[in-house]
Amino acid sequence: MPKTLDALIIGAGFSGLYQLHALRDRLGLKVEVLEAAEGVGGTWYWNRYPGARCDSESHSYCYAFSAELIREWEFSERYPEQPEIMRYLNHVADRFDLKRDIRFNTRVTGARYDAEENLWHVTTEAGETVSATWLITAVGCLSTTNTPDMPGLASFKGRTVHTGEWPHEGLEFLRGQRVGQIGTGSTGIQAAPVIAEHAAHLTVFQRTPNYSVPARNAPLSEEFRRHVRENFDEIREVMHSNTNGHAFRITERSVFDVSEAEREAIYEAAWEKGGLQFRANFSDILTDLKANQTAAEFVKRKIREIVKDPATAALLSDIDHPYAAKRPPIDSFYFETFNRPNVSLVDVRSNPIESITPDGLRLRDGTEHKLDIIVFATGFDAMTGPLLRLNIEGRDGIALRDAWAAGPRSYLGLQVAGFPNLFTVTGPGSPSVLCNMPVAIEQHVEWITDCIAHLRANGIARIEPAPEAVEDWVGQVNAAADETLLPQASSSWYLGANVPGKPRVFMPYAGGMARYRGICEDVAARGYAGFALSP
Ligand code: NA7
Repeated sequence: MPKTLDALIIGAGFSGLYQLHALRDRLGLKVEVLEAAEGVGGTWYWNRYPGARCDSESHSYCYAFSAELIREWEFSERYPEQPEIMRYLNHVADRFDLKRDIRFNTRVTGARYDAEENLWHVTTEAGETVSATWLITAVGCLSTTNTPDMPGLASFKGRTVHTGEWPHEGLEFLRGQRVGQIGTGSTGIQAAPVIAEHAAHLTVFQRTPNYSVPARNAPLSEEFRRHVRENFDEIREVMHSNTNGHAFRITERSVFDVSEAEREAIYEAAWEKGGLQFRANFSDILTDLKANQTAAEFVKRKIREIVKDPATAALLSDIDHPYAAKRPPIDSFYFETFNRPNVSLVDVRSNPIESITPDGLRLRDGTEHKLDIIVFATGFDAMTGPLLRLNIEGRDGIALRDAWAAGPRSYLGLQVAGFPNLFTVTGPGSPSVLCNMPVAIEQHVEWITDCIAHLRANGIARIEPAPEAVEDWVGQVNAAADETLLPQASSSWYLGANVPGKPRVFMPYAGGMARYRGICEDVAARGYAGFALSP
């Protein structure tokens, strides 16, 4: 007899942990989490690559729902490193006694909605079935790795590793090796400086050059920690009321409200301060191309100042998308790394990788690079990948993969028409990836929890978005993107452009977290407007 639960959650990262706590401990539901890994952490469990660190500042990269949790946990650095985030999430899981309801080493391979029983039947790799009324995916947005299908890959005699599936053995295997790194997104930019410290030689294969601003990571002073402890309510208020969920506000002034000299001084100070705040000094950086160019030119100039070899500097700064139109990385000595004698940069935009060979890789012009290890920092099948690989089947046997063949369509990023009682935390159409993630996650989890409480209290067995509401939301997601420069980065994962064959649809809601929160609250206040509710 398959097990039947009130709610089943897939994934035990930031989202799944809080969703379990909220449904089990606040609503008293019978809930279980299925998790493929052998521990909690989700994306952070897998992403153990060299230099893996969060780009959100640690005092904002945490749950804000529990005053006790805030009081008892302190991160040690401005940006938390992967092992410290893992310690934090394990602390949360232990503190709220979550692990007893998480089944580890359990990969979901299918989920099917049965209309007659009004149940989701979820199957696992081991062939087990678990059934539940409410199915909540908490599978993250950047958890399905994308390894390009390069000819000859299987023939490589050395070792290949994707940053998002980094082995648990650490970094020692890089020692003294000739390492090739493919990819210069946020991950590659974090990884290269640390790989270079271990490898005999690091060759970075760059297709699209990228802007990056120094993170200026450092240990947190006792004074700053006290400030956070004593002022967390105000910090949370900032995080909840701005567009990006970070603990800083975007200054309400145009790039052109100040003189050129003032602007230069502002950029210079922001560069020295470091971090994602770099784009927060003006309100029009992401909406006005001319304004954006001032920031872009500033960063390009910095790259050329830092990198000593003029040809390498030219390649690194030959960036043609607007600043921050691709997810803007922050780094710890990325550009400086190219001044090391054991690091070289190879442009694979003009001269693409043609094949992997037994001894390394070959470019189109015939140049061979001999390598012992290839690191794929090639990103993820973002947002839709983690959901599609669950093989979800909704009402009338419709597969999510077919429903989204032309790109994802959701209502609020939280539900999909034809898939009753399925909630997608941080799904496509939500603002999560453009936001400090835990802020978006808390909002989604709390909204879903309140929704399920409302349904139960009112004897409603089924919730599903109306097709018109989905149509309208897709329109709002497109309109919000079009108000920004974000769609102009043609190779961005926001557009699915990094995965060959993936539909080019701008996936996240770019209207800002605060606006989104208001919309979700309004929908709930109007009795879940746009959703079909049935008893
Ligand atoms: P990204 O940002 O998608 O970056 C992937 C990088 O890999 C990017 O530079 C790609 O170049 C490059 N890439 C992908 N496929 C290839 C092939 N076939 N040949 C050469 N280069 C390739 O992933 P990240 O892991 O860095 O970051 C993902 C998010 O994680 C990040 O934005 C944060 O939100 C956290 P391209 O730009 O496609 O030309």
